[in-house]
Amino acid sequence: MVTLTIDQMKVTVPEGTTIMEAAASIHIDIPKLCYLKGINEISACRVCVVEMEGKDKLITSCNNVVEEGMVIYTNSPKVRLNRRKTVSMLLSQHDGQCITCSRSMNCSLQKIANDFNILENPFKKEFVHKEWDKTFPLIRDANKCIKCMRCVQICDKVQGLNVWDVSGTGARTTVDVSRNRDIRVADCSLCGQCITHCPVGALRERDDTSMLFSALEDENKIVVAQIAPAVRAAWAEQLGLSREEAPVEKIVTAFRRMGIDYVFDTTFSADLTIMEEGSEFVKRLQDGDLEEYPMFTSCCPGWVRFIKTQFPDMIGRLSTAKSPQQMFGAVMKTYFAKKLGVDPERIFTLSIMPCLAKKAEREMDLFYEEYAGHDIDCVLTTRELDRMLRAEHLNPQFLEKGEFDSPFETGTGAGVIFGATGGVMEAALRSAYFLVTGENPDADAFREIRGVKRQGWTEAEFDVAGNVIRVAVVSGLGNTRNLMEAIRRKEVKYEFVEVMACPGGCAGGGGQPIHDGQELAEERGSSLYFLDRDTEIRFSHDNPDIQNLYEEFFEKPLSHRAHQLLHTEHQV
Ligand code: HC1
Ligand code: SF4
Repeated sequence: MVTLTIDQMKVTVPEGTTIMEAAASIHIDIPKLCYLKGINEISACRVCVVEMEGKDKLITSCNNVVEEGMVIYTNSPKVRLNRRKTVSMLLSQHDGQCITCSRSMNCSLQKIANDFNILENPFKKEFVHKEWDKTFPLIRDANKCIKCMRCVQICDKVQGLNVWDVSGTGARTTVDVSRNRDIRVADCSLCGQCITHCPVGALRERDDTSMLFSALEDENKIVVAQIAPAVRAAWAEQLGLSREEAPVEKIVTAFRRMGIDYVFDTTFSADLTIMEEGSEFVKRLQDGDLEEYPMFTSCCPGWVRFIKTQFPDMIGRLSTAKSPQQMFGAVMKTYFAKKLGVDPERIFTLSIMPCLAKKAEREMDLFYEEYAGHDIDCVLTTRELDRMLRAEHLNPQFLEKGEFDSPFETGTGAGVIFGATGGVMEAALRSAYFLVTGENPDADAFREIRGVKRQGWTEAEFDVAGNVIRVAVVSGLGNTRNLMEAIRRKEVKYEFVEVMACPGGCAGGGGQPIHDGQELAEERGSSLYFLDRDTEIRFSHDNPDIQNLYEEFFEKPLSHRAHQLLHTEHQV
């Protein structure tokens, strides 16, 4: 252990602790902008400087470790002056358009400048407008970038895609797409992790709320919304409500007040996905198709984008089942349109997702009888949902719980856990077991694969009626690359693999609320498992609405019509 003095207080911490961590242990919160534990500890911003007795120069607290007898001042006159200067310099590189910024009130630079009482910016410079393709779901605004390097590091070290890099020199130094590429050809998976780790508003999603408002204005349109599993665990984080105070049914009421005609829960189409994907898995297993390589889940579009660019020869190993988002749209524009007796063209499908890649996934085509178009018309992230609720002055605190619409008001616990890493696999195994044995297993029989694994992947073996099924669950694309390479080298062998692009699965999705540098995927995932435990029906195949849908429309999993509407052949 090492004992030192920080701001006249003695503190004892383990060897190797940084000064910043030692200060935090006695509730001294040293300001910082670029620091991300384990990912970005390069002291690029120099906001975290402190004074050390006996040393002339200030030192950065994020990457200097404690020494016995050290005496540190975190807010001496020298520190105060230096920090203010640093922040003022950073402000000079930033356009300061807080009024129109998506991160206003959630921006670390804005907060620090305000905390330091910086009321004027003497270094203001003229900004040159840098073009960016605003039709792409991910948008970079170079005039807000403070060169903290977080996006570069998260994309390189965690997601293994190297999309960003430093470009230019001197005063023109900025961060841009690496190797001078256009973002559309840079293999970006649209995981959105660079957005959720950006301390300012230099990265954001494309705002699609106007598409919804146009549909709401159009009297001919019937607006049908779905809310993804992981949204319920996070939507109210920045609206000042605890998870207990924010059941998903409050969003239902908000949507009704906005004029949305029907509101459904994506958990029902997650159940439908399990019926199709679980049946496909059992069929592939029985056909001997999984002897060399496993079947991969395909519901995460960030992962599907990744496999297409990084491991194109493995595309055939993806499940052909569409994601719950897409299956929802396909059901709405066919079965539901028929039930309402309306032309499918009149149905406008809206998704609320914790994800940016869903905005690109929605471009998937649907052709069915007279209809040619998309399954899904508009995808909004959890953050866009929050902004929309604020714009509509719908205060979630005072919203009553509403009820999801018929005929899909039932979702199961299996559908809810889709939003957490391991959840899709667990839900699939619950139903695969039933398909093979004709009996339900204990709903928690596959709990071994739960939980966030930051490094590597989780593996398990289950015995299903004498068949040993080896499974793996991975989240984060850097981890995924390692797993794919191990599979290729035949170092590991699985029959079924779940992949989620974002660390922790959709709960940690790139469209979720941002809490500077804090990872909440695990906490949000646990609350989804808590909801699962409390749900009356915990098996997708026991969902009466799904049973009814097969009876009335699809006949059975993998039927001709199911293939037409609920499956897709993935292509590069
Ligand atoms: Fe997900 Fe999915 S779980 S991909 O993480 O399969 O986005 O929540 O909606 O489609 O159900 C996201 C979440 C989501 C789909 C489902
Ligand atoms: Fe990299 Fe993901 Fe950001 Fe794309 S969205 S640049 S893959 S971190």
